[in-house]
Amino acid sequence: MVITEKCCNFAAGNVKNALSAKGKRGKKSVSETNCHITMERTLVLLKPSTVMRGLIGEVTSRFEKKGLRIVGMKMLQLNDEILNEHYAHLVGKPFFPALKASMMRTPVIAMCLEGTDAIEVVRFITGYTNGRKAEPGTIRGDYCMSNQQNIVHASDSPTSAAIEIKRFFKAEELFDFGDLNMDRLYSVDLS
Ligand code: IDP
Ligand code: MG
Repeated sequence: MVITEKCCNFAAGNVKNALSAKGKRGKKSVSETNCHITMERTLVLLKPSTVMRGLIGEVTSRFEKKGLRIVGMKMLQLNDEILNEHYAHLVGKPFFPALKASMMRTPVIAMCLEGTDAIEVVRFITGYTNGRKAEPGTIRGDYCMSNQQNIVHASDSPTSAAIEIKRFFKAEELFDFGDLNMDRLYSVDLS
């Protein structure tokens, strides 16, 4: 299979041209299968529990090894304002003040990850919210024992991903860098 610039449609997260092969190696890619590889972007936060426990590298590596591409990454200190917005669906829950305090305890790492079905894939490998109930093999299942200190945040839908990526990254902080390794990661799912 050959991934061509024409083959690449980009979904939520507003990815534009990450797979564009335009003249990169002086040859035009040709699709034998008229394939469509749809790429998505999603937002991940490595929470203070991850930072404090020295798990930044280990958790990041899970995403990288899976084949997700990091197209934006930074460390930042969260505050009341951004957390009220980010966790607006939880305002009023008894644990909300404690959740906010835990999210401000140290800086977090924000990451924008890209891949086919990235939103669903990242949620799947992140695992169930409560670490005690998360499946072994998932990040939360392997690294945590609670609801609150559950290692990562991951966008839960295309709508959330689009909003959350904008919340944490300016356009110029996100990068497109071609079709590197794409044909070793993806194939066309013909049905
Ligand atoms: P999610 O992170 O799996 O999408 P949400 O329901 O969106 O789960 O909750 C956001 C975050 O709020 C969770 O990741 C977790 O840290 C925290 N949280 C959710 N439920 C509880 C709870 O019952 N007690 C304490 N913290 C909770
Ligand atoms: Mg959520």
